Amino acid sequence: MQEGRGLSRRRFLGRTGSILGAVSLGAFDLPAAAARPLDSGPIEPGAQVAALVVGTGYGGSVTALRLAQAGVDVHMVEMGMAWDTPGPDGKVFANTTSPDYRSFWLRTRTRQPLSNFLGFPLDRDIPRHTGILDAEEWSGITVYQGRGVGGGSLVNGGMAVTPERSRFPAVLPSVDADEMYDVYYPRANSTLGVGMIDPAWFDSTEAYKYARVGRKHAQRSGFRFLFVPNVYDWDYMKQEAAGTATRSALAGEILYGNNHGKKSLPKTYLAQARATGRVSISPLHRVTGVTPAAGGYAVTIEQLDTSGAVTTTKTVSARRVFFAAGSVGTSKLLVRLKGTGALPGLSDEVGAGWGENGNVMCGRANHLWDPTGSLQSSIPTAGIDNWAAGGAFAEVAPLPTGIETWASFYLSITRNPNRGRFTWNAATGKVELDWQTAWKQPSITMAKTIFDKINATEGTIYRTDLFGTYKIWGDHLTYHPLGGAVLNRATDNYGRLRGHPGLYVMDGALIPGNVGVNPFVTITALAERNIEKIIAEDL
Ligand code: FAE
Repeated sequence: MQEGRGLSRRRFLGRTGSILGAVSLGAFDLPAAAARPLDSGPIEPGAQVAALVVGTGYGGSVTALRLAQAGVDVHMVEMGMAWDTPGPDGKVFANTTSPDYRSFWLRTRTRQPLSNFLGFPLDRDIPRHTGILDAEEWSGITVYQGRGVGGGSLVNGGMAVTPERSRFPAVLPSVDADEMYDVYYPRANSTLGVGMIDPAWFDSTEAYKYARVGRKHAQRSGFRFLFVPNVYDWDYMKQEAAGTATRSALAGEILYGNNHGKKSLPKTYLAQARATGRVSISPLHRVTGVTPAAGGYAVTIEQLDTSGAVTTTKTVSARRVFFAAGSVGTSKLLVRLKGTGALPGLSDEVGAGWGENGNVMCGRANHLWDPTGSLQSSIPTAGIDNWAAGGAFAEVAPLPTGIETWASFYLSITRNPNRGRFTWNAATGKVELDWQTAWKQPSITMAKTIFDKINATEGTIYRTDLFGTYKIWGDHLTYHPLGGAVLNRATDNYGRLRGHPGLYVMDGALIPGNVGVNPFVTITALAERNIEKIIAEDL
């Protein structure tokens, strides 16, 4: 019956010729007969599962695939939506320039990373809905995260960066770097479908004029300019440019999802996981409790409707629980479960070592003879490296407004040493994070080692209209939350939570606050390393 439902939906999509239909016929989809449909039905109250995975982002998807391949039945619980059904406009995902009910997680007004443009505020009212991008407000910082089956892979820029080998020991000193670079980074990159832009096409296409301007300015100031790999399908993007395929990256789609071209997790790890027939997923289900019970753990799960209201609360039992709710999601859960006594044995390290990967944004105003192009691919593909000398790696980011702006825009990753900590406040019954906006000052200082020099060389200035009025630095946010259940501190050296056998952390919470580059390849590779050990020793 489940199979029948999957097939009839597939046929329906084929007939409508919808974008989802196109996706389901793509290179990454798997035969319908083998795949367990995402809509195979939510988890039943009282269910008993061998392995329950909390969250469907990078850590969760690696965990589910490898456990299933080892013969373990897996249930994945995801608080966001499945994102497999087109909206009234025939598209699954909303465009960056026209946010709607699909765009934000339970907000009535957008909270766009760039709040202003040319003196005008950009945010607007939207209907409250379980949308795809969560702008989660903490003291001193807004943390952007993807919500839905695929986690951050649904909303991110797809920049797939393996850190330089020589820098790795400073990030994860207890991990054997040779193993990571010989086995797990290659495995992660190949399963994610990472590829590099064709340099000749980069040099000729209108869509990357902004990045070529970024390269010219970087090189004229003596900085190293690098191409950065990505999971976007570069052949598809060339077809977009040639007018033979529906535009996605070249239509500015990114922050609220890409309707085509991006190899997000549902097309890679999760498609393979579903094809094993051993993985099922409950979207719009949020894990709120985990406590020891006979034979493993009792897990409390709230089922949500698309207004965010809880429609049912279920308790299931799981032999093993894998926390992969993202750095913030996993930290919040663990800190609360320790604070309320549900998991009393957890280490005091739970909640500690949280960082924002030193993220800071800025824009520069170019001269009129240096246009950056009205057509800009939303997929970033290049960066400026000043890590060794100045502690900053700056991604040359798009500003896909559809008009010429003469602006260069950058997201810098910096070596910010500051770390926050999540704590449980018993009086308010809430988890708190002790971050302060002023803790971004080191990031600004490091980013200035690049952009003060470029401005001096080019005779240009910073833009002051992107993050408010007369505000140069986007220091209020992060796209890259990391830490909160750090490897070899809150867990052992493979993600096993100390104090409670059978509980594991598998996501960005393991990485201590900063990885020096965009993080998802490292999160994926570390999960590959850890799950291999866990399967070999614990199962
Ligand atoms: P993540 O992918 O966040 O997955 C966690 C999942 O758990 C989510 O789907 C949650 O909805 C779900 N969840 C949370 N709490 C619960 C709960 N209680 N119950 C059930 N489900 C729950 O975690 N990184 C790069 O490397 N390159 C980029 O170009 C890049 N661009 C980015 C752009 C944006 C706008 C954003 C927001 C992020 C970007 N990132 C980028 C960061 C990257 O997406 C992020 O590091 C990873 O997604 C984190 O992976 P995790 O597996 O830790």
